[in-house]
Amino acid sequence: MTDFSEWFHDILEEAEIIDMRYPIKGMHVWLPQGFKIRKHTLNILRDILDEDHEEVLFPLLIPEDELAKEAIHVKGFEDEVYWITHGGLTKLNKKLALRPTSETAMYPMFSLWVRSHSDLPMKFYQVVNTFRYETKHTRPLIRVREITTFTEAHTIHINKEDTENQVNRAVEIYKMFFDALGIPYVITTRPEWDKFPGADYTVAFDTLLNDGKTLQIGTVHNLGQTFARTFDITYETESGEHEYVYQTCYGLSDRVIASILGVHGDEKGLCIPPAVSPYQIVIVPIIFKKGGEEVLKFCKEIKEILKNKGDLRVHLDDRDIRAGKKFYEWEMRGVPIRIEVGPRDIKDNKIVIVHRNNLKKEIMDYYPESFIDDIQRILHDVNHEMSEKSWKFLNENIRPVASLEEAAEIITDKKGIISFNWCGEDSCGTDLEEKIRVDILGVQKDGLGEKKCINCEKPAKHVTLLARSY
Ligand code: P5A
Ligand code: ZN
Repeated sequence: MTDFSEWFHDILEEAEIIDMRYPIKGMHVWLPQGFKIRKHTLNILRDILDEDHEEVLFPLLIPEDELAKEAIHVKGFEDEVYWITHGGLTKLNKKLALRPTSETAMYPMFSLWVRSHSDLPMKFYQVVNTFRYETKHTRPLIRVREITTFTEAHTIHINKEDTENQVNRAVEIYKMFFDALGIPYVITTRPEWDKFPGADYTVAFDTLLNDGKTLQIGTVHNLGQTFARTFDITYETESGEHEYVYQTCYGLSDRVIASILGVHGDEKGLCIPPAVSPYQIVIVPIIFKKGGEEVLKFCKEIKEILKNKGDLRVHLDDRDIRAGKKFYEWEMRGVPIRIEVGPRDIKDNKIVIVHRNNLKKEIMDYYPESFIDDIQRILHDVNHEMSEKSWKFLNENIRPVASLEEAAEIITDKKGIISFNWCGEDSCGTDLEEKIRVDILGVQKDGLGEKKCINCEKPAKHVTLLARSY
Protein backbone atom coordinates (compact mmCIF):
# COMPACT_ATOMS: atom_id res chain seq x y z
CA MET A 1 0.00 0.00 0.00
CA THR A 2 1.62 3.22 -1.08
CA ASP A 3 -0.68 5.76 0.46
CA PHE A 4 -1.63 4.53 3.88
CA SER A 5 -3.29 7.77 4.97
CA GLU A 6 -5.68 7.78 2.07
CA TRP A 7 -6.49 4.09 2.41
CA PHE A 8 -7.04 4.52 6.15
CA HIS A 9 -9.25 7.56 5.79
CA ASP A 10 -11.39 5.87 3.12
CA ILE A 11 -11.82 2.63 5.02
CA LEU A 12 -12.78 4.38 8.28
CA GLU A 13 -15.55 6.00 6.32
CA GLU A 14 -16.64 3.09 4.16
CA ALA A 15 -16.63 0.53 6.98
CA GLU A 16 -18.39 3.04 9.26
CA ILE A 17 -15.83 2.89 12.05
CA ILE A 18 -15.91 6.55 13.00
CA ASP A 19 -17.55 9.67 11.65
CA MET A 20 -14.90 12.26 10.94
CA ARG A 21 -17.29 15.11 10.22
CA TYR A 22 -17.59 16.25 13.83
CA PRO A 23 -16.85 19.97 13.70
CA ILE A 24 -13.80 20.00 15.99
CA LYS A 25 -10.39 19.13 14.60
CA GLY A 26 -8.98 15.92 16.05
CA MET A 27 -12.28 14.79 17.57
CA HIS A 28 -14.48 12.09 16.08
CA VAL A 29 -17.61 10.07 16.70
CA TRP A 30 -17.42 6.32 17.26
CA LEU A 31 -20.03 4.65 15.06
CA PRO A 32 -21.63 1.32 16.06
CA GLN A 33 -19.17 -0.80 14.02
CA GLY A 34 -16.14 1.00 15.40
CA PHE A 35 -17.54 1.00 18.90
CA LYS A 36 -17.92 -2.79 18.80
CA ILE A 37 -14.31 -3.32 17.78
CA ARG A 38 -13.28 -0.91 20.54
CA LYS A 39 -15.44 -2.73 23.08
CA HIS A 40 -14.10 -6.20 22.27
CA THR A 41 -10.55 -4.87 22.29
CA LEU A 42 -11.03 -3.27 25.69
CA ASN A 43 -12.55 -6.48 27.02
CA ILE A 44 -9.35 -8.36 26.20
CA LEU A 45 -7.24 -5.70 27.89
CA ARG A 46 -9.51 -5.48 30.94
CA ASP A 47 -9.40 -9.26 31.38
CA ILE A 48 -5.61 -9.12 31.48
CA LEU A 49 -5.34 -6.03 33.71
CA ASP A 50 -8.05 -7.17 36.13
CA GLU A 51 -5.87 -10.06 37.23
CA ASP A 52 -3.75 -7.80 39.41
CA HIS A 53 -4.90 -4.20 38.89
CA GLU A 54 -7.96 -2.42 40.22
CA GLU A 55 -10.05 -0.24 37.98
CA VAL A 56 -10.81 3.29 39.18
CA LEU A 57 -12.24 6.45 37.66
CA PHE A 58 -10.85 9.92 38.34
CA PRO A 59 -12.35 13.30 37.42
CA LEU A 60 -11.59 14.79 34.03
CA LEU A 61 -10.51 18.14 35.47
CA ILE A 62 -7.23 18.95 37.17
CA PRO A 63 -6.68 22.14 39.19
CA GLU A 64 -3.97 24.37 37.74
CA ASP A 65 -1.73 24.21 40.83
CA GLU A 66 -1.67 20.40 40.88
CA LEU A 67 -0.89 20.19 37.18
CA ALA A 68 1.90 22.73 37.61
CA LYS A 69 3.52 21.03 40.62
CA GLU A 70 5.78 18.61 38.80
CA ALA A 71 7.96 20.98 36.79
CA ILE A 72 9.40 18.58 34.19
CA HIS A 73 6.04 16.95 33.64
CA VAL A 74 4.15 20.20 33.13
CA LYS A 75 6.87 21.52 30.82
CA GLY A 76 6.33 18.47 28.61
CA PHE A 77 2.62 19.10 28.33
CA GLU A 78 2.34 22.90 28.53
CA ASP A 79 1.70 23.38 24.80
CA GLU A 80 -0.96 20.69 24.78
CA VAL A 81 -3.28 21.47 27.66
CA TYR A 82 -6.87 22.61 27.15
CA TRP A 83 -8.02 24.99 29.88
CA ILE A 84 -11.39 25.71 31.40
CA THR A 85 -11.44 29.31 32.54
CA HIS A 86 -15.11 30.00 33.17
CA GLY A 87 -18.09 28.46 34.90
CA GLY A 88 -20.94 30.02 32.98
CA LEU A 89 -20.22 33.74 33.04
CA THR A 90 -18.06 33.58 36.13
CA LYS A 91 -14.31 33.55 35.72
CA LEU A 92 -12.80 30.75 37.80
CA ASN A 93 -10.31 31.70 40.53
CA LYS A 94 -8.34 28.61 39.65
CA LYS A 95 -8.16 27.47 36.05
CA LEU A 96 -9.00 23.81 35.44
CA ALA A 97 -7.14 21.65 32.95
CA LEU A 98 -8.71 18.87 30.89
CA ARG A 99 -6.41 15.95 31.76
CA PRO A 100 -3.75 15.34 29.10
CA THR A 101 -2.95 12.21 31.18
CA SER A 102 -3.80 11.60 34.83
CA GLU A 103 -0.60 11.61 36.91
CA THR A 104 -1.37 14.99 38.44
CA ALA A 105 -5.02 14.04 39.01
CA MET A 106 -4.19 10.77 40.72
CA TYR A 107 -1.02 11.35 42.66
CA PRO A 108 -2.34 13.91 45.15
CA MET A 109 -4.92 11.25 46.03
CA PHE A 110 -2.27 8.53 46.18
CA SER A 111 -0.55 10.68 48.79
CA LEU A 112 -3.67 10.27 50.93
CA TRP A 113 -4.14 6.60 50.15
CA VAL A 114 -0.67 5.23 50.79
CA ARG A 115 0.07 4.86 54.51
CA SER A 116 2.09 1.82 55.35
CA HIS A 117 4.50 -0.53 53.60
CA SER A 118 1.79 -3.17 53.95
CA ASP A 119 -0.44 -1.15 51.55
CA LEU A 120 2.06 -1.68 48.77
CA PRO A 121 2.23 -2.48 45.94
CA MET A 122 -0.92 -0.74 44.66
CA LYS A 123 -1.91 -1.12 41.01
CA PHE A 124 -4.69 0.89 39.42
CA TYR A 125 -5.95 1.53 35.96
CA GLN A 126 -8.64 3.56 34.28
CA VAL A 127 -10.12 3.82 30.80
CA VAL A 128 -10.93 7.44 30.07
CA ASN A 129 -10.78 10.19 27.51
CA THR A 130 -7.84 12.57 27.67
CA PHE A 131 -7.24 15.77 25.78
CA ARG A 132 -4.10 16.94 24.05
CA TYR A 133 -3.98 20.02 21.88
CA GLU A 134 -1.66 18.31 19.38
CA THR A 135 0.14 20.71 17.10
CA LYS A 136 1.52 18.05 14.76
CA HIS A 137 -0.77 17.02 11.89
CA THR A 138 -3.80 15.28 13.44
CA ARG A 139 -4.94 11.92 12.06
CA PRO A 140 -8.05 9.93 12.96
CA LEU A 141 -7.37 7.44 15.79
CA ILE A 142 -3.62 7.98 15.39
CA ARG A 143 -3.06 11.53 16.55
CA VAL A 144 -6.26 12.90 17.98
CA ARG A 145 -6.99 15.78 20.31
CA GLU A 146 -9.55 13.87 22.31
CA ILE A 147 -8.04 10.47 22.99
CA THR A 148 -11.22 8.56 23.69
CA THR A 149 -9.71 5.25 24.69
CA PHE A 150 -6.86 6.17 27.00
CA THR A 151 -6.10 3.11 29.12
CA GLU A 152 -3.69 4.21 31.79
CA ALA A 153 -2.23 2.11 34.58
CA HIS A 154 -0.44 3.54 37.61
CA THR A 155 1.44 1.46 40.15
CA ILE A 156 3.11 2.23 43.49
CA HIS A 157 5.98 0.27 45.04
CA ILE A 158 8.36 0.31 47.97
CA ASN A 159 11.64 0.11 46.10
CA LYS A 160 13.49 0.50 42.85
CA GLU A 161 13.73 -3.19 42.16
CA ASP A 162 9.97 -3.61 42.40
CA THR A 163 9.36 -0.83 39.88
CA GLU A 164 11.82 -2.42 37.48
CA ASN A 165 9.99 -5.71 37.84
CA GLN A 166 6.70 -3.92 37.26
CA VAL A 167 8.05 -2.32 34.08
CA ASN A 168 8.94 -5.81 32.85
CA ARG A 169 5.56 -7.12 33.93
CA ALA A 170 3.80 -4.29 32.05
CA VAL A 171 5.84 -5.11 28.95
CA GLU A 172 4.68 -8.74 29.27
CA ILE A 173 1.07 -7.58 29.67
CA TYR A 174 1.23 -5.48 26.52
CA LYS A 175 2.94 -8.29 24.61
CA MET A 176 0.10 -10.62 25.58
CA PHE A 177 -2.44 -8.03 24.52
CA PHE A 178 -0.85 -7.24 21.15
CA ASP A 179 -0.29 -10.95 20.52
CA ALA A 180 -4.01 -11.58 21.02
CA LEU A 181 -4.61 -9.07 18.21
CA GLY A 182 -1.83 -10.30 15.93
CA ILE A 183 -0.17 -6.87 16.04
CA PRO A 184 3.61 -7.16 15.69
CA TYR A 185 5.91 -4.80 17.55
CA VAL A 186 9.44 -3.79 18.36
CA ILE A 187 10.25 -2.89 21.94
CA THR A 188 12.90 -0.27 22.69
CA THR A 189 14.00 2.05 25.45
CA ARG A 190 13.33 5.55 24.17
CA PRO A 191 16.25 7.98 23.99
CA GLU A 192 16.47 10.65 26.71
CA TRP A 193 14.96 13.39 24.56
CA ASP A 194 11.92 11.31 23.76
CA LYS A 195 11.00 9.87 27.15
CA PHE A 196 7.77 10.66 29.00
CA PRO A 197 8.04 14.01 30.80
CA GLY A 198 9.05 13.22 34.38
CA ALA A 199 10.02 9.57 33.82
CA ASP A 200 13.39 8.00 34.62
CA TYR A 201 13.04 6.00 31.42
CA THR A 202 10.41 4.95 28.88
CA VAL A 203 9.99 1.60 27.16
CA ALA A 204 7.92 1.82 23.99
CA PHE A 205 6.12 -0.52 21.62
CA ASP A 206 6.14 0.45 17.94
CA THR A 207 4.41 -1.34 15.11
CA LEU A 208 4.99 -1.00 11.38
CA LEU A 209 2.18 0.14 9.14
CA ASN A 210 2.09 -1.16 5.60
CA ASP A 211 3.48 2.06 4.10
CA GLY A 212 6.72 1.42 5.98
CA LYS A 213 6.21 4.01 8.70
CA THR A 214 6.14 3.08 12.37
CA LEU A 215 3.48 3.91 14.94
CA GLN A 216 4.03 4.07 18.68
CA ILE A 217 1.27 1.93 20.13
CA GLY A 218 2.08 1.80 23.81
CA THR A 219 4.50 3.03 26.42
CA VAL A 220 5.68 1.90 29.84
CA HIS A 221 7.38 4.41 32.10
CA ASN A 222 9.55 3.98 35.16
CA LEU A 223 8.82 7.12 37.16
CA GLY A 224 11.32 6.43 39.94
CA GLN A 225 10.64 8.75 42.90
CA THR A 226 10.18 12.00 40.96
CA PHE A 227 6.42 12.24 41.35
CA ALA A 228 6.52 10.77 44.86
CA ARG A 229 8.70 13.69 45.96
CA THR A 230 6.56 16.26 44.19
CA PHE A 231 3.26 14.93 45.51
CA ASP A 232 4.61 13.75 48.83
CA ILE A 233 3.64 10.11 48.47
CA THR A 234 5.29 8.33 51.38
CA TYR A 235 4.83 5.14 53.35
CA GLU A 236 5.82 4.10 56.83
CA THR A 237 8.45 1.40 56.94
CA GLU A 238 8.45 -1.45 59.43
CA SER A 239 10.77 0.53 61.66
CA GLY A 240 8.49 3.58 61.57
CA GLU A 241 10.38 5.82 59.16
CA HIS A 242 8.76 7.63 56.25
CA GLU A 243 10.06 6.86 52.77
CA TYR A 244 9.07 8.05 49.33
CA VAL A 245 7.40 5.43 47.12
CA TYR A 246 8.54 4.39 43.65
CA GLN A 247 6.10 4.45 40.71
CA THR A 248 5.43 3.25 37.21
CA CYS A 249 2.73 4.09 34.71
CA TYR A 250 1.83 2.72 31.32
CA GLY A 251 -0.73 3.46 28.70
CA LEU A 252 -2.42 2.65 25.41
CA SER A 253 -4.82 4.61 23.26
CA ASP A 254 -7.07 4.66 20.19
CA ARG A 255 -3.90 3.91 18.27
CA VAL A 256 -4.40 0.27 19.21
CA ILE A 257 -7.61 0.28 17.16
CA ALA A 258 -5.82 2.13 14.37
CA SER A 259 -3.17 -0.58 14.31
CA ILE A 260 -5.71 -3.42 14.30
CA LEU A 261 -7.24 -1.87 11.20
CA GLY A 262 -4.00 -0.66 9.63
CA VAL A 263 -1.80 -3.70 10.19
CA HIS A 264 -4.19 -6.34 8.89
CA GLY A 265 -6.08 -4.40 6.24
CA ASP A 266 -5.47 -4.79 2.50
CA GLU A 267 -6.74 -3.48 -0.83
CA LYS A 268 -10.10 -5.21 -0.25
CA GLY A 269 -10.57 -3.36 3.00
CA LEU A 270 -10.43 -4.38 6.63
CA CYS A 271 -9.47 -7.76 7.97
CA ILE A 272 -10.36 -7.90 11.63
CA PRO A 273 -8.97 -10.48 14.05
CA PRO A 274 -11.74 -12.85 15.18
CA ALA A 275 -11.27 -11.88 18.82
CA VAL A 276 -12.49 -8.33 18.21
CA SER A 277 -14.52 -8.54 15.02
CA PRO A 278 -18.12 -7.27 15.41
CA TYR A 279 -19.26 -10.32 13.42
CA GLN A 280 -16.91 -13.28 13.42
CA ILE A 281 -18.94 -15.13 10.82
CA VAL A 282 -21.35 -14.05 8.14
CA ILE A 283 -23.63 -16.58 6.46
CA VAL A 284 -24.65 -15.84 2.89
CA PRO A 285 -27.38 -17.99 1.38
CA ILE A 286 -26.96 -18.60 -2.34
CA ILE A 287 -30.51 -18.63 -3.54
CA PHE A 288 -31.72 -19.46 -7.02
CA LYS A 289 -35.32 -19.63 -8.18
CA LYS A 290 -35.81 -23.09 -6.75
CA GLY A 291 -34.92 -24.38 -3.31
CA GLY A 292 -34.71 -20.98 -1.65
CA GLU A 293 -36.83 -21.91 1.34
CA GLU A 294 -34.73 -24.91 2.15
CA VAL A 295 -31.46 -22.97 1.92
CA LEU A 296 -32.73 -20.25 4.23
CA LYS A 297 -33.99 -22.78 6.73
CA PHE A 298 -30.59 -24.48 6.81
CA CYS A 299 -28.79 -21.11 7.18
CA LYS A 300 -30.99 -20.20 10.14
CA GLU A 301 -30.26 -23.56 11.69
CA ILE A 302 -26.49 -23.17 11.52
CA LYS A 303 -26.73 -19.58 12.69
CA GLU A 304 -28.54 -20.71 15.85
CA ILE A 305 -25.97 -23.42 16.49
CA LEU A 306 -23.07 -20.97 16.11
CA LYS A 307 -24.72 -18.33 18.22
CA ASN A 308 -26.19 -20.39 21.02
CA LYS A 309 -23.84 -23.33 21.31
CA GLY A 310 -20.65 -21.69 20.09
CA ASP A 311 -21.24 -18.26 21.62
CA LEU A 312 -20.01 -16.74 18.38
CA ARG A 313 -20.95 -13.41 16.82
CA VAL A 314 -22.70 -14.46 13.66
CA HIS A 315 -24.87 -12.73 11.10
CA LEU A 316 -27.17 -14.18 8.48
CA ASP A 317 -27.29 -11.86 5.50
CA ASP A 318 -30.64 -12.68 3.92
CA ARG A 319 -31.09 -9.37 2.12
CA ASP A 320 -32.61 -9.61 -1.31
CA ILE A 321 -29.52 -8.43 -3.20
CA ARG A 322 -26.88 -10.17 -5.32
CA ALA A 323 -24.58 -12.50 -3.39
CA GLY A 324 -21.56 -10.86 -5.06
CA LYS A 325 -22.50 -7.53 -3.55
CA LYS A 326 -22.72 -9.12 -0.11
CA PHE A 327 -19.30 -10.76 -0.51
CA TYR A 328 -17.78 -7.43 -1.44
CA GLU A 329 -19.33 -5.67 1.54
CA TRP A 330 -18.38 -8.24 4.20
CA GLU A 331 -14.86 -8.51 2.84
CA MET A 332 -14.54 -4.74 3.03
CA ARG A 333 -15.82 -4.78 6.62
CA GLY A 334 -13.28 -7.45 7.50
CA VAL A 335 -15.48 -10.32 8.79
CA PRO A 336 -12.97 -13.16 9.35
CA ILE A 337 -15.01 -15.98 7.78
CA ARG A 338 -17.90 -16.23 5.41
CA ILE A 339 -20.10 -19.29 5.05
CA GLU A 340 -21.85 -19.78 1.72
CA VAL A 341 -24.72 -22.21 1.39
CA GLY A 342 -26.41 -23.20 -1.88
CA PRO A 343 -29.10 -25.84 -2.63
CA ARG A 344 -26.53 -28.30 -4.01
CA ASP A 345 -24.40 -28.00 -0.88
CA ILE A 346 -27.26 -28.96 1.38
CA LYS A 347 -27.91 -32.07 -0.68
CA ASP A 348 -24.22 -33.03 -0.50
CA ASN A 349 -23.91 -32.09 3.18
CA LYS A 350 -21.26 -29.49 2.38
CA ILE A 351 -20.72 -25.85 3.13
CA VAL A 352 -18.32 -23.40 1.55
CA ILE A 353 -16.10 -21.37 3.82
CA VAL A 354 -14.11 -18.35 2.69
CA HIS A 355 -11.27 -17.03 4.83
CA ARG A 356 -11.09 -13.23 4.71
CA ASN A 357 -7.35 -13.04 5.39
CA ASN A 358 -6.22 -14.91 2.26
CA LEU A 359 -9.59 -15.32 0.49
CA LYS A 360 -9.00 -19.06 0.50
CA LYS A 361 -12.12 -21.09 -0.30
CA GLU A 362 -12.61 -24.30 1.59
CA ILE A 363 -15.34 -26.89 1.06
CA MET A 364 -16.17 -28.43 4.37
CA ASP A 365 -18.22 -31.49 5.19
CA TYR A 366 -21.08 -30.51 7.42
CA TYR A 367 -21.42 -32.62 10.53
CA PRO A 368 -23.81 -31.10 13.06
CA GLU A 369 -21.95 -32.74 15.97
CA SER A 370 -18.55 -31.31 15.14
CA PHE A 371 -19.66 -28.11 13.42
CA ILE A 372 -18.81 -25.74 16.29
CA ASP A 373 -15.38 -27.29 16.76
CA ASP A 374 -14.69 -27.12 13.03
CA ILE A 375 -15.59 -23.43 12.90
CA GLN A 376 -13.62 -22.65 16.06
CA ARG A 377 -10.61 -24.32 14.51
CA ILE A 378 -10.96 -22.23 11.36
CA LEU A 379 -11.26 -19.01 13.37
CA HIS A 380 -8.18 -20.03 15.28
CA ASP A 381 -6.32 -20.71 12.02
CA VAL A 382 -7.36 -17.36 10.55
CA ASN A 383 -6.11 -15.61 13.66
CA HIS A 384 -2.83 -17.48 13.55
CA GLU A 385 -2.28 -16.80 9.84
CA MET A 386 -3.00 -13.10 10.29
CA SER A 387 -0.51 -12.86 13.10
CA GLU A 388 2.16 -14.79 11.16
CA LYS A 389 1.71 -12.60 8.12
CA SER A 390 2.01 -9.36 10.03
CA TRP A 391 5.06 -10.55 12.00
CA LYS A 392 6.69 -11.70 8.77
CA PHE A 393 6.15 -8.25 7.27
CA LEU A 394 7.66 -6.57 10.31
CA ASN A 395 10.67 -8.87 10.50
CA GLU A 396 11.37 -8.57 6.78
CA ASN A 397 11.39 -4.82 7.17
CA ILE A 398 13.97 -4.51 9.90
CA ARG A 399 17.31 -3.99 8.16
CA PRO A 400 20.71 -3.70 9.76
CA VAL A 401 23.04 -1.09 8.26
CA ALA A 402 26.75 -0.40 8.60
CA SER A 403 26.82 3.27 7.64
CA LEU A 404 24.77 6.45 7.74
CA GLU A 405 24.68 6.58 3.92
CA GLU A 406 23.19 3.12 3.82
CA ALA A 407 20.60 4.12 6.43
CA ALA A 408 19.66 7.21 4.40
CA GLU A 409 19.32 5.18 1.22
CA ILE A 410 17.15 2.46 2.73
CA ILE A 411 14.91 4.86 4.63
CA THR A 412 14.09 6.70 1.42
CA ASP A 413 13.85 3.68 -0.80
CA LYS A 414 12.41 0.76 1.17
CA LYS A 415 11.43 2.58 4.37
CA GLY A 416 10.73 0.25 7.32
CA ILE A 417 12.91 -0.03 10.40
CA ILE A 418 16.68 0.21 10.45
CA SER A 419 18.92 -1.26 13.08
CA PHE A 420 22.34 0.33 13.65
CA ASN A 421 25.10 0.77 16.18
CA TRP A 422 24.96 3.94 18.21
CA CYS A 423 27.19 5.62 20.77
CA GLY A 424 24.17 6.64 22.84
CA GLU A 425 25.08 10.36 23.08
CA ASP A 426 22.09 12.71 22.91
CA SER A 427 23.85 15.23 20.68
CA CYS A 428 24.92 12.55 18.18
CA GLY A 429 21.40 11.07 18.18
CA THR A 430 19.58 14.33 17.50
CA ASP A 431 22.20 15.20 14.86
CA LEU A 432 21.61 11.87 13.12
CA GLU A 433 17.82 12.36 13.27
CA GLU A 434 18.14 15.72 11.51
CA LYS A 435 20.70 14.61 8.93
CA ILE A 436 18.57 11.86 7.45
CA ARG A 437 15.13 13.00 8.71
CA VAL A 438 14.30 9.99 10.85
CA ASP A 439 13.28 9.20 14.40
CA ILE A 440 15.42 7.12 16.66
CA LEU A 441 12.89 4.72 18.17
CA GLY A 442 15.21 3.59 20.90
CA VAL A 443 17.85 1.17 22.02
CA GLN A 444 17.50 -2.58 22.10
CA LYS A 445 20.69 -4.10 23.39
CA ASP A 446 23.82 -2.97 25.17
CA GLY A 447 27.40 -4.18 25.09
CA LEU A 448 28.72 -3.97 21.56
CA GLY A 449 32.41 -4.75 21.96
CA GLU A 450 34.49 -3.19 19.21
CA LYS A 451 31.78 -1.66 17.04
CA LYS A 452 31.62 2.02 16.12
CA CYS A 453 28.73 4.49 16.05
CA ILE A 454 27.57 4.94 12.44
CA ASN A 455 27.23 8.69 12.89
CA CYS A 456 30.18 9.89 15.02
CA GLU A 457 32.42 6.82 14.95
CA LYS A 458 32.92 6.82 18.69
CA PRO A 459 32.61 3.37 20.30
CA ALA A 460 29.05 2.13 19.93
CA LYS A 461 27.06 1.28 23.04
CA HIS A 462 23.70 0.07 21.78
CA VAL A 463 21.97 -1.71 18.95
CA THR A 464 19.40 0.95 18.10
CA LEU A 465 16.35 1.23 15.85
CA LEU A 466 15.31 4.13 13.67
CA ALA A 467 12.42 4.73 11.31
CA ARG A 468 10.17 7.37 9.88
CA SER A 469 7.19 7.37 12.18
CA TYR A 470 3.68 8.70 12.55
C1 P5A B 1 1.25 6.39 30.52
C2 P5A B 1 -0.20 6.32 30.90
C3 P5A B 1 1.39 8.53 29.21
O1 P5A B 1 0.59 9.43 29.06
N1 P5A B 1 0.64 8.41 31.50
C4 P5A B 1 -0.40 7.46 31.83
C5 P5A B 1 1.57 7.86 30.57
N2 P5A B 1 2.17 8.08 28.23
S1 P5A B 1 2.12 8.61 26.72
O2 P5A B 1 3.20 7.97 26.04
O3 P5A B 1 2.13 10.02 26.69
O4 P5A B 1 0.78 8.15 26.11
C6 P5A B 1 0.42 6.77 26.12
C7 P5A B 1 0.11 6.30 24.73
O5 P5A B 1 -0.95 7.06 24.19
C8 P5A B 1 -0.79 7.16 22.78
N3 P5A B 1 -0.98 8.57 22.40
C9 P5A B 1 -1.92 9.00 21.54
N4 P5A B 1 -2.85 8.36 20.81
C10 P5A B 1 -3.66 9.05 20.02
N5 P5A B 1 -3.60 10.39 19.89
C11 P5A B 1 -2.69 11.11 20.59
N6 P5A B 1 -2.67 12.45 20.49
C12 P5A B 1 -1.79 10.41 21.45
N7 P5A B 1 -0.77 10.77 22.28
C13 P5A B 1 -0.30 9.64 22.83
C14 P5A B 1 0.56 6.59 22.42
O6 P5A B 1 0.38 5.30 21.87
C15 P5A B 1 1.26 6.48 23.75
O7 P5A B 1 2.13 5.39 23.79
ZN1 ZN C 1 27.47 8.65 17.88
